[in-house]
Amino acid sequence: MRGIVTKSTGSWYKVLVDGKEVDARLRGKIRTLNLKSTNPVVVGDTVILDNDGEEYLIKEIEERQNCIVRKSNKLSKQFQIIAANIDRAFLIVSPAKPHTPQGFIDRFLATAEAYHIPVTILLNKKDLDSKKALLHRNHLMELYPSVGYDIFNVSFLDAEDVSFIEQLIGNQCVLLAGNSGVGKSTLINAILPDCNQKVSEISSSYHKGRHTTTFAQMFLGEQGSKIIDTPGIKDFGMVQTKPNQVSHYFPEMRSRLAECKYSNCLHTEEPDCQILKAVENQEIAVTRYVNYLSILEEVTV
Ligand SMILES: Nc1nc2c(ncn2[C@@H]2O[C@H](COP(=O)(O)OP(=O)(O)O)[C@@H](O)[C@H]2O)c(=O)[nH]1
Ligand SMILES: [Mg+2]
Ligand SMILES: [Zn+2]
Repeated sequence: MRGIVTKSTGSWYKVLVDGKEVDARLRGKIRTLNLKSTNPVVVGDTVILDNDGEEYLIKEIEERQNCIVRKSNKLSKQFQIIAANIDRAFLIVSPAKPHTPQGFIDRFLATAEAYHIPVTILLNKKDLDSKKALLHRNHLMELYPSVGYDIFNVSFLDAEDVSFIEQLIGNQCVLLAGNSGVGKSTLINAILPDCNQKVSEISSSYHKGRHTTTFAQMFLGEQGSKIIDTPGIKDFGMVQTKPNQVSHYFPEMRSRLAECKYSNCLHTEEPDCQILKAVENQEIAVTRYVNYLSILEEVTV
Protein backbone atom coordinates (compact mmCIF):
# COMPACT_ATOMS: atom_id res chain seq x y z
CA MET A 1 0.00 0.00 0.00
CA ARG A 2 1.01 3.63 -0.54
CA GLY A 3 1.04 6.48 1.92
CA ILE A 4 2.37 9.96 2.59
CA VAL A 5 4.72 10.61 5.51
CA THR A 6 3.24 13.24 7.83
CA LYS A 7 5.79 13.06 10.63
CA SER A 8 9.31 11.76 10.93
CA THR A 9 11.31 11.61 14.11
CA GLY A 10 14.16 9.55 12.73
CA SER A 11 13.14 6.35 14.47
CA TRP A 12 9.43 6.14 13.73
CA TYR A 13 7.07 7.75 11.28
CA LYS A 14 3.46 8.73 10.88
CA VAL A 15 2.06 7.86 7.49
CA LEU A 16 -1.26 8.81 5.94
CA VAL A 17 -2.81 5.70 4.42
CA ASP A 18 -6.32 5.80 2.97
CA GLY A 19 -7.19 8.96 4.88
CA LYS A 20 -5.94 7.58 8.20
CA GLU A 21 -2.64 8.17 9.99
CA VAL A 22 -0.72 5.07 11.09
CA ASP A 23 2.60 4.57 12.87
CA ALA A 24 5.32 2.98 10.79
CA ARG A 25 8.93 1.93 11.03
CA LEU A 26 11.67 1.55 8.52
CA ARG A 27 12.45 -1.95 7.38
CA GLY A 28 16.15 -2.69 7.81
CA LYS A 29 17.91 -1.52 4.70
CA ILE A 30 16.23 0.86 2.33
CA ARG A 31 17.37 2.07 -1.03
CA THR A 32 18.36 5.63 -0.22
CA LEU A 33 17.88 8.28 -2.83
CA ASN A 34 20.41 10.68 -1.37
CA LEU A 35 23.57 9.15 -0.08
CA LYS A 36 24.80 12.21 1.75
CA SER A 37 21.61 12.94 3.61
CA THR A 38 21.45 11.90 7.22
CA ASN A 39 17.79 10.89 7.09
CA PRO A 40 16.29 8.51 4.56
CA VAL A 41 12.56 9.24 4.97
CA VAL A 42 11.08 12.71 5.35
CA VAL A 43 7.75 14.49 5.71
CA GLY A 44 6.00 14.64 2.36
CA ASP A 45 7.60 11.46 1.02
CA THR A 46 5.36 9.00 -0.77
CA VAL A 47 6.21 5.56 0.56
CA ILE A 48 5.25 1.96 -0.07
CA LEU A 49 4.30 0.09 3.09
CA ASP A 50 3.87 -3.47 4.21
CA ASN A 51 2.06 -4.70 7.26
CA ASP A 52 3.54 -7.83 8.80
CA GLY A 53 0.44 -8.32 10.95
CA GLU A 54 2.01 -6.43 13.83
CA GLU A 55 3.19 -3.12 12.47
CA TYR A 56 3.52 -1.04 9.34
CA LEU A 57 6.91 -1.13 7.66
CA ILE A 58 8.19 1.33 5.08
CA LYS A 59 9.90 -0.64 2.37
CA GLU A 60 10.30 1.86 -0.44
CA ILE A 61 10.35 5.62 -1.07
CA GLU A 62 9.05 6.96 -4.34
CA GLU A 63 11.16 9.44 -6.23
CA ARG A 64 10.82 13.00 -4.93
CA GLN A 65 9.44 15.85 -7.01
CA ASN A 66 11.63 18.18 -4.92
CA CYS A 67 12.85 18.61 -1.38
CA ILE A 68 14.29 21.24 0.89
CA VAL A 69 17.30 20.66 3.09
CA ARG A 70 19.38 22.09 5.86
CA LYS A 71 23.03 21.51 6.43
CA SER A 72 23.69 19.21 9.34
CA ASN A 73 26.74 21.19 10.17
CA LYS A 74 28.31 24.23 8.53
CA LEU A 75 31.48 22.48 7.44
CA SER A 76 30.42 18.97 6.63
CA LYS A 77 28.89 17.91 3.35
CA GLN A 78 26.16 16.07 5.18
CA PHE A 79 22.69 17.46 5.18
CA GLN A 80 19.28 16.79 6.59
CA ILE A 81 16.30 16.75 4.29
CA ILE A 82 13.47 18.69 5.94
CA ALA A 83 10.53 17.92 3.65
CA ALA A 84 9.72 16.65 0.17
CA ASN A 85 7.15 17.06 -2.60
CA ILE A 86 6.32 20.67 -1.78
CA ASP A 87 4.05 22.60 -4.16
CA ARG A 88 4.82 26.00 -2.66
CA ALA A 89 6.51 27.58 0.34
CA PHE A 90 5.00 30.40 2.34
CA LEU A 91 7.79 32.47 3.81
CA ILE A 92 6.33 34.19 6.84
CA VAL A 93 7.98 37.46 7.66
CA SER A 94 7.44 39.85 10.52
CA PRO A 95 8.78 43.40 10.38
CA ALA A 96 8.78 43.73 14.18
CA LYS A 97 8.56 41.42 17.18
CA PRO A 98 10.48 39.41 16.04
CA HIS A 99 12.20 41.27 13.23
CA THR A 100 12.90 39.29 10.07
CA PRO A 101 15.97 40.76 8.35
CA GLN A 102 16.05 41.02 4.57
CA GLY A 103 19.16 38.84 4.53
CA PHE A 104 17.09 36.00 5.93
CA ILE A 105 14.40 36.52 3.28
CA ASP A 106 16.83 36.60 0.37
CA ARG A 107 18.67 33.54 1.60
CA PHE A 108 15.42 31.58 1.82
CA LEU A 109 14.22 32.77 -1.59
CA ALA A 110 17.49 31.75 -3.23
CA THR A 111 17.41 28.38 -1.51
CA ALA A 112 13.86 27.77 -2.69
CA GLU A 113 14.89 28.75 -6.24
CA ALA A 114 17.69 26.22 -6.04
CA TYR A 115 15.18 23.50 -5.20
CA HIS A 116 12.49 24.68 -7.65
CA ILE A 117 9.98 25.57 -4.96
CA PRO A 118 7.83 28.64 -5.69
CA VAL A 119 7.51 31.05 -2.77
CA THR A 120 4.79 33.42 -1.58
CA ILE A 121 5.80 35.91 1.10
CA LEU A 122 3.32 36.60 3.90
CA LEU A 123 4.18 39.81 5.69
CA ASN A 124 2.47 39.08 8.99
CA LYS A 125 1.50 41.13 12.05
CA LYS A 126 0.25 44.13 10.11
CA ASP A 127 -1.65 45.12 13.27
CA LEU A 128 1.60 45.51 15.23
CA ASP A 129 3.81 47.85 13.26
CA SER A 130 5.79 50.60 14.88
CA LYS A 131 6.86 53.49 12.62
CA LYS A 132 10.16 51.82 11.96
CA ALA A 133 8.55 48.44 11.28
CA LEU A 134 6.15 50.08 8.85
CA LEU A 135 9.06 51.48 6.86
CA HIS A 136 10.58 48.01 6.64
CA ARG A 137 7.18 46.57 5.59
CA ASN A 138 6.74 49.18 2.86
CA HIS A 139 10.26 48.59 1.60
CA LEU A 140 9.60 44.83 1.32
CA MET A 141 6.18 45.39 -0.30
CA GLU A 142 7.82 47.45 -3.00
CA LEU A 143 10.91 45.34 -3.54
CA TYR A 144 9.60 41.80 -3.92
CA PRO A 145 6.89 42.24 -6.56
CA SER A 146 9.53 44.00 -8.68
CA VAL A 147 11.65 40.84 -8.52
CA GLY A 148 8.70 38.57 -9.27
CA TYR A 149 7.50 37.33 -5.89
CA ASP A 150 3.96 37.55 -4.53
CA ILE A 151 3.88 39.28 -1.18
CA PHE A 152 0.87 40.09 1.00
CA ASN A 153 0.28 42.26 4.06
CA VAL A 154 -1.59 40.12 6.58
CA SER A 155 -2.38 39.47 10.20
CA PHE A 156 -3.02 35.90 11.27
CA LEU A 157 -5.34 37.30 13.95
CA ASP A 158 -7.62 38.68 11.21
CA ALA A 159 -10.25 36.17 10.05
CA GLU A 160 -10.51 37.69 6.57
CA ASP A 161 -6.78 37.46 6.03
CA VAL A 162 -6.77 33.86 7.21
CA SER A 163 -9.52 32.89 4.78
CA PHE A 164 -7.62 34.67 1.99
CA ILE A 165 -4.56 32.55 2.86
CA GLU A 166 -6.69 29.40 2.87
CA GLN A 167 -7.69 30.24 -0.68
CA LEU A 168 -4.05 30.70 -1.63
CA ILE A 169 -3.32 27.24 -0.25
CA GLY A 170 -6.23 25.57 -2.04
CA ASN A 171 -5.45 21.88 -2.24
CA GLN A 172 -1.68 22.27 -2.40
CA CYS A 173 1.08 20.98 -0.18
CA VAL A 174 2.50 24.14 1.40
CA LEU A 175 5.61 24.46 3.55
CA LEU A 176 5.58 27.20 6.19
CA ALA A 177 8.98 28.76 6.79
CA GLY A 178 10.06 31.70 8.88
CA ASN A 179 12.07 32.58 11.94
CA SER A 180 10.76 31.60 15.33
CA GLY A 181 7.87 33.76 16.54
CA VAL A 182 6.60 35.01 13.17
CA GLY A 183 3.31 33.12 13.55
CA LYS A 184 3.59 29.71 11.85
CA SER A 185 1.72 27.84 14.60
CA THR A 186 -0.81 30.66 14.88
CA LEU A 187 -1.67 30.28 11.20
CA ILE A 188 -2.02 26.51 11.46
CA ASN A 189 -4.34 26.89 14.46
CA ALA A 190 -6.40 29.50 12.62
CA ILE A 191 -6.85 27.23 9.60
CA LEU A 192 -7.12 23.92 11.48
CA PRO A 193 -8.57 24.70 14.93
CA ASP A 194 -8.52 21.03 15.94
CA CYS A 195 -4.79 20.61 15.75
CA ASN A 196 -4.05 22.76 18.83
CA GLN A 197 -0.51 23.71 18.04
CA LYS A 198 1.43 25.35 20.80
CA VAL A 199 1.81 29.07 20.24
CA SER A 200 4.65 30.76 22.03
CA GLU A 201 4.54 34.09 23.76
CA ILE A 202 6.75 36.69 22.19
CA SER A 203 9.71 36.96 24.48
CA SER A 204 13.28 38.05 24.47
CA SER A 205 14.34 34.44 24.03
CA TYR A 206 13.68 34.82 20.31
CA HIS A 207 16.76 36.92 20.09
CA LYS A 208 19.05 34.50 21.83
CA GLY A 209 19.42 32.15 18.89
CA ARG A 210 18.52 29.14 20.94
CA HIS A 211 18.83 25.95 19.00
CA THR A 212 15.85 23.67 19.32
CA THR A 213 15.81 20.31 17.65
CA THR A 214 12.33 19.79 16.34
CA PHE A 215 10.92 18.06 13.36
CA ALA A 216 8.83 19.16 10.45
CA GLN A 217 5.25 18.02 10.67
CA MET A 218 2.45 17.87 8.13
CA PHE A 219 -1.11 18.93 8.96
CA LEU A 220 -4.03 17.85 6.81
CA GLY A 221 -6.71 20.27 5.73
CA GLU A 222 -10.21 19.63 4.51
CA GLN A 223 -9.85 20.17 0.79
CA GLY A 224 -6.86 17.86 0.55
CA SER A 225 -4.49 20.66 1.51
CA LYS A 226 -1.32 19.78 3.35
CA ILE A 227 0.50 22.27 5.55
CA ILE A 228 4.02 21.53 6.74
CA ASP A 229 5.29 23.38 9.81
CA THR A 230 9.02 23.68 10.34
CA PRO A 231 9.44 24.64 13.99
CA GLY A 232 12.90 25.69 15.03
CA ILE A 233 14.33 25.33 11.56
CA LYS A 234 15.74 28.56 10.30
CA ASP A 235 18.90 27.53 8.54
CA PHE A 236 17.61 26.09 5.31
CA GLY A 237 20.60 26.01 3.05
CA MET A 238 21.92 25.22 -0.34
CA VAL A 239 24.09 22.19 -0.63
CA GLN A 240 26.39 21.25 -3.46
CA THR A 241 25.98 24.70 -5.00
CA LYS A 242 28.80 26.04 -7.14
CA PRO A 243 29.62 29.77 -7.01
CA ASN A 244 28.54 30.45 -10.58
CA GLN A 245 25.11 28.95 -9.90
CA VAL A 246 24.15 31.44 -7.19
CA SER A 247 23.09 34.23 -9.55
CA HIS A 248 20.66 31.79 -11.18
CA TYR A 249 18.75 31.81 -7.91
CA PHE A 250 18.09 35.57 -8.06
CA PRO A 251 15.41 36.07 -10.76
CA GLU A 252 16.48 39.65 -11.54
CA MET A 253 20.03 38.40 -12.17
CA ARG A 254 19.02 35.24 -13.96
CA SER A 255 17.25 37.25 -16.66
CA ARG A 256 20.42 39.27 -17.36
CA LEU A 257 23.09 36.57 -17.20
CA ALA A 258 23.36 36.05 -20.93
CA GLU A 259 24.49 39.64 -21.33
CA CYS A 260 27.62 39.37 -19.18
CA LYS A 261 30.85 39.18 -21.18
CA TYR A 262 32.04 36.02 -19.46
CA SER A 263 29.81 33.01 -19.20
CA ASN A 264 31.30 32.13 -15.79
CA CYS A 265 30.95 35.70 -14.50
CA LEU A 266 30.47 35.91 -10.73
CA HIS A 267 29.41 39.58 -11.01
CA THR A 268 31.90 40.89 -8.50
CA GLU A 269 34.52 42.77 -10.50
CA GLU A 270 34.54 41.34 -13.99
CA PRO A 271 34.63 43.73 -16.96
CA ASP A 272 31.41 44.21 -18.94
CA CYS A 273 29.30 42.67 -16.22
CA GLN A 274 25.66 43.50 -16.84
CA ILE A 275 24.68 42.67 -13.27
CA LEU A 276 27.10 45.22 -11.84
CA LYS A 277 25.81 47.72 -14.38
CA ALA A 278 22.21 47.03 -13.37
CA VAL A 279 23.11 47.51 -9.69
CA GLU A 280 24.73 50.85 -10.53
CA ASN A 281 21.65 51.92 -12.50
CA GLN A 282 19.45 50.84 -9.59
CA GLU A 283 17.67 48.33 -11.79
CA ILE A 284 18.79 45.67 -9.31
CA ALA A 285 18.34 46.56 -5.64
CA VAL A 286 21.64 47.04 -3.81
CA THR A 287 20.23 45.18 -0.82
CA ARG A 288 19.55 42.11 -2.95
CA TYR A 289 23.00 42.34 -4.52
CA VAL A 290 24.69 42.56 -1.11
CA ASN A 291 22.79 39.47 0.02
CA TYR A 292 23.84 37.74 -3.22
CA LEU A 293 27.47 38.49 -2.33
CA SER A 294 27.13 37.03 1.14
CA ILE A 295 25.67 33.77 -0.20
CA LEU A 296 28.41 33.69 -2.84
CA GLU A 297 31.03 34.05 -0.15
CA GLU A 298 29.51 31.17 1.76
CA VAL A 299 29.43 28.70 -1.10
CA THR A 300 32.97 29.65 -2.12
CA VAL A 301 34.44 28.59 1.22
N1 LIG B 1 -0.20 40.97 17.05
C1 LIG B 1 -0.08 39.84 16.36
N2 LIG B 1 0.48 38.77 16.95
C2 LIG B 1 0.60 37.64 16.23
C3 LIG B 1 0.17 37.55 14.87
N3 LIG B 1 0.45 36.30 14.42
C4 LIG B 1 1.03 35.65 15.46
N4 LIG B 1 1.12 36.44 16.55
C5 LIG B 1 1.70 36.12 17.88
O1 LIG B 1 3.08 35.83 17.74
C6 LIG B 1 3.50 34.92 18.74
C7 LIG B 1 4.31 33.78 18.14
O2 LIG B 1 3.48 33.04 17.28
P1 LIG B 1 3.75 31.49 16.92
O3 LIG B 1 2.61 31.06 16.09
O4 LIG B 1 4.07 30.71 18.12
O5 LIG B 1 5.08 31.63 16.02
P2 LIG B 1 5.97 30.46 15.40
O6 LIG B 1 7.19 30.36 16.25
O7 LIG B 1 6.33 30.94 14.01
O8 LIG B 1 5.15 29.22 15.37
C8 LIG B 1 2.23 34.47 19.45
O9 LIG B 1 2.14 35.19 20.66
C9 LIG B 1 1.12 34.85 18.49
O10 LIG B 1 -0.09 35.14 19.15
C10 LIG B 1 -0.42 38.71 14.27
O11 LIG B 1 -0.79 38.75 13.10
N5 LIG B 1 -0.50 39.83 15.06
MG1 LIG C 1 5.56 27.30 16.14
ZN1 LIG D 1 28.37 39.46 -14.52
